[in-house]
Amino acid sequence: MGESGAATGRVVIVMPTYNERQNLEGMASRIRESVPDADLLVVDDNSPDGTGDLADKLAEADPHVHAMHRTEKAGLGRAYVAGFTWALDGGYDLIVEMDADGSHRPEDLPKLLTEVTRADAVIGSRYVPGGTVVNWPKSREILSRGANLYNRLMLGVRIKDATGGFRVYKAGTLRKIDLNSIDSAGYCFQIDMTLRVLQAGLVLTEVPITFVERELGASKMSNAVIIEAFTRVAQWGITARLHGHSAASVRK
Ligand SMILES: Nc1nc2c(ncn2[C@@H]2O[C@H](COP(=O)(O)OP(=O)(O)OP(=O)(O)O)[C@@H](O)[C@H]2O)c(=O)[nH]1
Ligand SMILES: [Mg+2]
Repeated sequence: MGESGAATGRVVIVMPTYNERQNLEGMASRIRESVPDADLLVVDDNSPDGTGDLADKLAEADPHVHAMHRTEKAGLGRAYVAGFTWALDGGYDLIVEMDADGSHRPEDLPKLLTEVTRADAVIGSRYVPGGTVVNWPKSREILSRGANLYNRLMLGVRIKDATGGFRVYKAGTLRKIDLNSIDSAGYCFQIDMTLRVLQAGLVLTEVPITFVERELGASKMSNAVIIEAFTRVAQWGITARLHGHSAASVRK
C-alpha cells in the first residue's frame, strides 16, 4: 500500500454481491481511489439483476478488478470462503471483507490496513468509541446491538461488533483457520470467523468506523439468517460451557 502509507504487501478486497448492480460501480471506483494498489475480487452468486456482467466489464477495463461467478445464491459466508481461497492461492498478504451496498466506506480502508500491522485481524467496528451508524431505523439498531450483547454473553467474546463485516485478515490468519469446515451462510459467518480467530489464539482488534445504511438495492437480511445466527451461537456457547470453558477461549 505504497500510496496510502498503510500496510505493506499485496491487498485484495473480497466483495460478495447479490443484486448489487446499482452499487457496484460506485463502490469499485471509490475503492480504486482509496487504495490504488489493492485488487478487488467481486464474488457474485449469479445475480438476476446482472451484477455479474457488470463485474466482468469492470474487470475487463481494469487489471486490478477480478470477478468470480458462482452458480446460485448460497449466502455471503460461502461466497467469502470461495473468495478467501482464491486470495490465498493468489498469494495475497492481506485479505479484506467488505459489503457492496455502501455500508462500509472505502475511505476507511487505509485506517483498517494500518491497524492490521499491529494485529492478526481487524474489525471495522460500529460499537467501539468513535464508531457510528448512519440512517438506521431504531429497530435495526436494536437488532444489531441485541445480537452483539447475546454473542458476548453466550460466547464470552469481548469484541463489541462480532457481527461486523468490514474486516482485514492477514493471510497467515486465514491459513490457520480451516475455511472448508465453515458452514455459516448469513451474517453468522462473521461471528464464526470471530470465534475461530480467537480460538486460534490470534490478536483481533477493533477500529471505529462509520457504517452507512444502504441507499440503493434491497437488504438480504431475513428471518432465516437471524435464526441461523441465534441457534448456532446458542449451540457454540452451550457446548463450550458443558466442556467448562467459553466458546471464545483458546483451543489447546
Ligand atoms: N455472493 C453473495 N453475496 C451476498 C449474499 N447475500 C448477501 N450478499 C452480499 O453481502 C453483502 C451484505 O449483504 P446485505 O444485503 O447488505 O445484508 P446485511 O449487510 O447483512 O444487512 P443490512 O444491514 O440489512 O444491509 C452485500 O454486498 C450483499 O450483496 C449471497 O447469498 N451471495
Ligand atoms: Mg448491508
